[in-house]
Amino acid sequence: MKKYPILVAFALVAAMVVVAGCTSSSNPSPGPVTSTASQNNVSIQNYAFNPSAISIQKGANVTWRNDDSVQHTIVSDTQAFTSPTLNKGDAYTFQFNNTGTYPYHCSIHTYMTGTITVV
Ligand SMILES: [Cu+2]
Repeated sequence: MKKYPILVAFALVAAMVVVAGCTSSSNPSPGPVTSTASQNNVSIQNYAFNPSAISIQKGANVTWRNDDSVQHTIVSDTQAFTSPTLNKGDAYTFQFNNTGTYPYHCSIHTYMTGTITVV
């Protein structure tokens, strides 16, 4: 009789571990998802980069396409890349061969910002 509560407590702890294990494995891990694609696209719409932040693998390309009716540019904050002025329908592609974080903006509308993370 004296051991019975201990066994119940042990069973409860074991059940909780199993439930916790199931819960954590069924949820996606937090943090940015890294694209495994060699070609990634960013659309420029309504004075914004969409998606504004993407994570890609080293060696992959990113193509920005201007889907707005006004002109935009894609300029790296660290001078890693600079696009020409893009009219509606124009695109600019850059290949990222070095890992790192690349913040960028539109030089015409400096409040337009985005980030490419290369892993
Ligand atoms: Cu712009």
